[in-house]
Amino acid sequence: MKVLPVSCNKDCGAGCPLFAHIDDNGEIIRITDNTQRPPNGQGCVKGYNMHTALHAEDRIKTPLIRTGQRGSGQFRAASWEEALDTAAGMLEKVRATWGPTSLLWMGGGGACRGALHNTLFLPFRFLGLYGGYTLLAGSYSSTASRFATSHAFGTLHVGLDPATLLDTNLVVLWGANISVTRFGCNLENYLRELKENGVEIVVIDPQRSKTVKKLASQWIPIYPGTDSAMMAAVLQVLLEENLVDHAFLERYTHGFAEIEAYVRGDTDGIVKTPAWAANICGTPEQIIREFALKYGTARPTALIPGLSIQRTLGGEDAYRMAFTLQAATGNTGSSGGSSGGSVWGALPPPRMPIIPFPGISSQPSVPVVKWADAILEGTGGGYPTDIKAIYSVGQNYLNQGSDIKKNIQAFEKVEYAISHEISMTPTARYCDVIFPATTFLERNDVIFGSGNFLFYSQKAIEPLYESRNDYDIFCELSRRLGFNNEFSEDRTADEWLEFLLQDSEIEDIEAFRSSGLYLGQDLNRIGLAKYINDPQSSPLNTPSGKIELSAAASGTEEASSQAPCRVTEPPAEYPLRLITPHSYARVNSTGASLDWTEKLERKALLMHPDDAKKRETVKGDMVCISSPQGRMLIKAHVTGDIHPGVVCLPQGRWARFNDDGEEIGGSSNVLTSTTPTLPSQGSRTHSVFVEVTRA
Ligand SMILES: Nc1nc2c(c(=O)[nH]1)N[C@H]1C(S)=C(S)[C@@H](COP(=O)(O)OP(=O)(O)OC[C@H]3O[C@@H](n4cnc5c(=O)[nH]c(N)nc54)[C@H](O)[C@@H]3O)O[C@H]1N2
Ligand SMILES: Nc1nc2c(c(=O)[nH]1)N[C@H]1C(S)=C(S)[C@@H](COP(=O)(O)OP(=O)(O)OC[C@H]3O[C@@H](n4cnc5c(=O)[nH]c(N)nc54)[C@H](O)[C@@H]3O)O[C@H]1N2
Ligand SMILES: [Mo]
Repeated sequence: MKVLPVSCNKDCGAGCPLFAHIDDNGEIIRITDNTQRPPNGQGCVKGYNMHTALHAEDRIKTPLIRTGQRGSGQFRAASWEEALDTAAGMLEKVRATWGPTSLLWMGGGGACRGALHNTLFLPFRFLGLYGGYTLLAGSYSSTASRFATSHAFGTLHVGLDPATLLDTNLVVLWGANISVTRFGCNLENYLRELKENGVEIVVIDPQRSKTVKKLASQWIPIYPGTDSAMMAAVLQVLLEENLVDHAFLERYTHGFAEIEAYVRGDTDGIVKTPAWAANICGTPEQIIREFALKYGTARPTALIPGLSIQRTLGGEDAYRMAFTLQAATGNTGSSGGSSGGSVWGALPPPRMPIIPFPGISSQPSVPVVKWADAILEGTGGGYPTDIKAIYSVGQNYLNQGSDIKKNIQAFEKVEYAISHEISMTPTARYCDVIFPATTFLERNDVIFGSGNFLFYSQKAIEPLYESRNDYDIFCELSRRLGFNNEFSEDRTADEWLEFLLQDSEIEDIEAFRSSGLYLGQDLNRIGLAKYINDPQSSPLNTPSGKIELSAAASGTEEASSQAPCRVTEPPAEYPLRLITPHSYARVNSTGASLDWTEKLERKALLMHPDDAKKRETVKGDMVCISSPQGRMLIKAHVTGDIHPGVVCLPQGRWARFNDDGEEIGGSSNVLTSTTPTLPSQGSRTHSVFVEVTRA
């Protein structure tokens, strides 16, 4: 029996310090928390079960070459030699015939926390040396919030170390479901500690989430995509009640007068009162007013938004309004306060270099949410390139990107599609050559957590079946394409890791390897504190040197005349608002094929009794959800845990279709569209309008 430190290299919101328990046959029998971990740090059900993916039935065990039609799932096993030669031949042909930028890079969060084994950095390095590619710019996660944050603050480092929350008087989780969609390995436990200390935690969310049930003192339901309207009404109450800290605004911000004029109705004659917001948000006026008074007097107050509120049509402005509220109450940059921006990974980790890659800004790019449109429309549709091939590493975008039917057409259109995968995802099924990749349990790496710490993840088990590291697959391909020296620099993967570690701030590397944990100096950091403490000598990197709140400065002025409250009403034919939050058991779609993940989550559409009654539907009935993009058949779960007018279906199940073209796997993106947020062109999967009928 052996115990080795490991850490999930996944886009799961955390990155946790874990132990793999290995029996005498070399099998991992259990994963538990590492006994050495940051204060309040803890793993979750996903990490504790990660080893079940190793021997999963659908694990890709050998290289595969497609034999049937794309999507048919028909492949034959091939030798490594044959698969590598075939893929190298495709890459050669693409480069020679259409030029390297006709290749679309599609690399995702599959393994995004590793310094070396990383499904973003490795393809960037490989394809940069190949001669170029078309880049998918931004992310499904946070395009709009990053846009708004960098405009307002001139930096993305606006987060906080959760230990500083111990100073807070009130936590507002605005569309943040911390007990499910994790933002770091320790945030939930700090919130639990606050609850035990009697600190109020308010959750603003269309669903009575697990976080509401476990941690909240109050749940305020809201229609999705209407947060900026409620924020405006909260500000209106603060102004009316003299609870705005004008001295703070004067000293630290620029552009508040414009938002104030909007809220007071100077611009359009409409005062943005709680009564005004009540209609838009579906939240009673009195609840908004009482919340505003509580919020305005609790200081220090930590307003922590989820990323959900920016995955909506006016997502950029929802974030801008959150910054505005925190500044107007003098909570920005203080211990127990927050910036109103995302707290997830928004402070730098300890110094640890990553495997280098050529700059990506020189590549032609397409906003990630528009990848299928770019393939289907090409230069004729105004996109920078005509895509002929896809290189897919560590994502499942056919399923995870909006509008699955469009995504399928896009995959059907390209000449070649190459994939490195662990399991036979819907995306892998549409590829021509699939290389079997290792999981993080089968290799050594340094893992970035979401905080001032690093984890060492030891190889707990030898690579199973014929799987190889992405790094080694790229080495073999670069050899065939003539740039192996540049790609590998004559180092094995482990030699790279050693090389990178030598340049890190870690002094005792041996101790790090064996304990699995390195803690940075300061675990009580507050983003923007330096600026708040001394604005004169530490101005922000914005035009005024201050926090920029105006629409023009935030780049959203052109997006809509309603800024900063860009909300849309559902059309008559699609009167229900669909939310598709992240799952407790899966990392996005990773794990969708494992039995235990399905058991932990009800495969059903959450619907309020009023909405069900109107549709003569009772719990357990099959319903058909329709949107302009597609139709899905699924069971209804009728419950008061969801706001009337809203329906909820977690994202990430794998798509399957019946003969009538209806989705039957519960994969929400058959209903979503690739219409982006503006101006940053982010994903807007929480602004989706649908109708539900009994099937
Ligand atoms: N367990 C788990 N954790 C994860 C992930 C995962 O897949 N699984 N994924 C990680 C990744 S990649 C990301 S980007 C983040 C995602 O983080 P988020 O985007 O914050 O996560 P969501 O689950 O989409 O939404 C969080 C909560 O917001 C609510 N919500 C939805 N729309 C709205 C809205 O318009 N307004 C308000 N007020 N609330 C709304 C949802 O009901 C949900 O309870 O999570 C990370 N953490
Ligand atoms: N409707 C709706 N859709 C959404 C969202 C939503 O809230 N609603 N959220 C969006 C968000 S925030 C995100 S981040 C995206 C995420 O979408 P994706 O980036 O597609 O993430 P996953 O679905 O987890 O797919 C990751 C894949 O990487 C593979 N993988 C894991 N480790 C490795 C490795 O080391 N090497 C290789 N080669 N492969 C590996 C896994 O097997 C898995 O198939 O989904 C987006 N889609
Ligand atoms: Mo994400």
